[in-house]
Amino acid sequence: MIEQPGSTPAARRAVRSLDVDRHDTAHVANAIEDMYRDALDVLIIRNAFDRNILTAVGEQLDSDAQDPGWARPNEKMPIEDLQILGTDAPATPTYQAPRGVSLDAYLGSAEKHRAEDHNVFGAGFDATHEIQNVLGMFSGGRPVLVAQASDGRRWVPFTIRRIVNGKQIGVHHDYHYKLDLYSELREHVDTTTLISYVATLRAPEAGGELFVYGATSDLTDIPRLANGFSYDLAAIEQRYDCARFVMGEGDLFLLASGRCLHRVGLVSGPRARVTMGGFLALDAERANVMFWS
Ligand SMILES: O=C(O)CCC(=O)C(=O)O
Repeated sequence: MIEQPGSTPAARRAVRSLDVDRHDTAHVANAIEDMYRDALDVLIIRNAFDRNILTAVGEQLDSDAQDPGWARPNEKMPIEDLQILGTDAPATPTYQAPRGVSLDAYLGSAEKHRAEDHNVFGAGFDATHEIQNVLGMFSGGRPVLVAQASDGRRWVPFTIRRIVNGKQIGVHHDYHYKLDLYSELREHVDTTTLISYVATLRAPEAGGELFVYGATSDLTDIPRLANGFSYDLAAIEQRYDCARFVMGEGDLFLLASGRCLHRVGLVSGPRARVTMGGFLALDAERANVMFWS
């Protein structure tokens, strides 16, 4: 990074990452806590899931022959128009609901989509179970549980996302605990940070990389455009450290997304970027890992 006059010490913060294979993870067995301790920002796990299974499903989901029921909550903003399976009321701000939906709307949508439970994988691959097993490799021995509301309804364990040619996810962070939707969950989890987990089912020909910045969500002076709302990507790239991660089918990343600004590069070419993922957090006692999407 070239140091700019007037840049603050925070601006020199480096993105800390590790890139491991599924068969060499003993030294990152407590990576989730390491992210909470602010000692690690990104963990890439190569071959975390069965590549053949994920590739086959990714290919099938990238066929326009049949619409499995994609929700498009960002349709209003064409460049950010990603497609989602698993809920039509995501647990994040969207262009459809900039402050997020209500908890009731979210849980109602989760129930409605449960029946589908991403049957896209078929009987031989229980995606929720597989995710639990893989996340458990980085949980420091803590059980990994799907988040549940006080009325017993379950949060969505994961969603599937498709980003086609000419679309991207713009720069943002995922410190979402302030949304009304999280009024209950934030009482039960350690809100120090929030971690994204994302596995690749289909890699695009070009683009779709994960970019992570040394800019953190607690900073008050992150450059914004004249509208005072959107981040100024060019200025952010000039001021902060940036790391780029290219993912293949079967790979997984964990990202301290509640802390680090990040984005997904513009997808280019006929192959879409298809992923499955969500968020996770330590519970308030740091005894369990909770996950949802
Ligand atoms: O890689 C993805 O599909 C989404 C990553 C992301 O922006 C997030 O988890 O917040």
